Formats: sequence, C-alpha cells, structure tokens
Amino acid sequence: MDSSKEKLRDWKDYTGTDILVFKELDSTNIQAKKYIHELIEDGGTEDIRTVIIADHQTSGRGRMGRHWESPAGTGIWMSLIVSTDMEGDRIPGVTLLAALSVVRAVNNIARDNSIYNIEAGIKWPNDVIINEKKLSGILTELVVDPADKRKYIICGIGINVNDHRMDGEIYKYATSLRYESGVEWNRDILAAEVIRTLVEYISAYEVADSLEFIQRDYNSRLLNMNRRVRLISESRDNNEDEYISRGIDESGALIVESGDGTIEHIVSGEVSVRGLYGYV
Ligand code: BT5
Repeated sequence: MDSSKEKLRDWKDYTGTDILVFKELDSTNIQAKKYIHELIEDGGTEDIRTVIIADHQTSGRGRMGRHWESPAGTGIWMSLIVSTDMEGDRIPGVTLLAALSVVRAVNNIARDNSIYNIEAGIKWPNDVIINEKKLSGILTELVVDPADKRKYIICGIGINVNDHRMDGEIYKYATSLRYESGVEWNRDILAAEVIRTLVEYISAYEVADSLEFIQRDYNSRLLNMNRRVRLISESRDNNEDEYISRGIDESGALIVESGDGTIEHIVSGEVSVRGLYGYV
C-alpha cells in the first residue's frame, strides 16, 4: 500500500482483525488491492483479515466505476480484506452479508440509544436504505493470487453517518444517519459493530454450504419483498416487464415472479432492481 499516506491509527480489534485508519486515500478498495498485491509479491499466503478505513476518499468508487461521494469527517469509508478458499461464485454472497451487517448494526445502535425513528432496510443486492433513500452502498471485489490461486475478498462499505449538508444532485436519493435521526452518531462504534458482525458472518459462510443461515433474517429486512419491481439490464430486452420480488434463495439470488407465475432466480451483477415508484 502507498506508504506516503498519513496513518492516523493502527490496532487489532478483539476479533483479531487489523484496523488501519488513514486521513485521506483515493479509495479504500484501491488501496486494499495494492495491499494484497504487495502481500502476494512478498510471497505471503498467510491468512489475513485487515480493514482499511479512510476519513476522506478522493476517488471513492461504486459498482461499474461509478463515483462514490466520500466527504471528510462525516462517513465510514472502509474495506475489509479477507483471504479465503471459497469458490468464486460464492463471493457475491459477501455483499449480502455486508448489507445485513450494516442494517443490523445501525438498527441495534439506534435501539440502544433510544433513537426510534431509524429503521434501515435492504435493497437487493448492495444498498442499505432509510426512508426510501440510500444510506450505504457495498462494493465487493476479488483478487486471486496467480501462483497458488488463493483468493482475497475486498468488501468495500460506505455509510453516510454525520453528513447533514444533503444538498446537490445525489442527495435527492441519498441520506445520512444524522439527517434522518437529528443526532450525531459515533463513527467508531458503528464501524466496529459492522466489522464484528461481518467478520462473524463471513466465518460462518466459509463453513456453510449456502446463505441459508441468514436467508430468513435478510428477507425480513428486504424492502422490495413482495413488491413490484423492474429488472434493469442492457442484456435484458424485456426490461419493461414487471415482476414481484419474492426474496433471496439460499444462494443469495433474488427470486422474482412474473405476471404468469413464472419464477426466475436473478444472480446479482446481472441486473439492477428498481421499484416502480422511486428508488426502492
Ligand atoms: C455502491 O455502488 O453503492 C457501492 C459504494 C461503495 C463505496 C465504498 S466506500 C469504501 C470503499 N471504497 C470505495 O472506493 N468504494 C467502497 P453503486 O450501487 O454503483 O452506487 C453508486 C451510486 O450511488 C452513484 O452512481 C450515485 O448515484 C450514488 N452515490 C454516490 N455517492 C453516494 C453516497 N455517499 N451516498 C449515497 N449514494 C451515493
């Protein structure tokens, strides 16, 4: 990783995860990739579990190279790196685990602090939503060591925490915890809770065959459950068709039902899902 970057803190949390906090990075996912490549060049194939956090990202990224707004001092911009032997087709499941981790952490901290107007939910596969607006997004990537085929998952998570400007184009459909709750949130406590939950989920997912262990919980927090959706994709010429979303199956694919009762299982990455009214 770029050693010229100013590191603010560096410690190991009680799950054994190394946490590296920087003042400013281009993107925590980009730096995570550099970190892994350096590790591979050094011949390191040991197990790693490291989180890179930046107070400010100058080139935060969403899926398909989209821009991710990451102002200084207000959000959580972080990437969890985990080495794994999981098959490649199971990696998109980590995005679902991360979304569920964010939802659980936000809702638990809200309850613990008697903040009753916060109820986060999930828009499959990678958005966390509050009051129909995007609170958090997830970008999961994979690096494979060409020598021994060892895989490194990078799970990038962005959460708008204390931003209260909420002006500009993206804030028509984005929001923050402070904006919705009216109070400041402790970013350290929230980040630690998300990391702890996600690390536990990934460990469980490593040994489980599927996502069945979170399927019910995920579907109970899925905002487009049993709602009408459209599937948006360049490769689908029938993208005007409406479906009813029926939740995820045990692999993490979204089950959708068309008007004539036909069931399809949509794999994440294939399409975007849009509600008929607004973003969710
Ligand atoms: C995502 O992409 O939602 C994944 C975002 C991942 C960000 C994290 S931050 C830490 C790590 N390092 C990175 O560089 N990235 C990860 P996608 O589904 O493609 O959504 C991107 C869209 O969300 C943009 O096109 C905007 O419309 C919108 N957007 C941009 N910034 C936002 C923000 N701060 N809050 C809410 N929406 C935003």
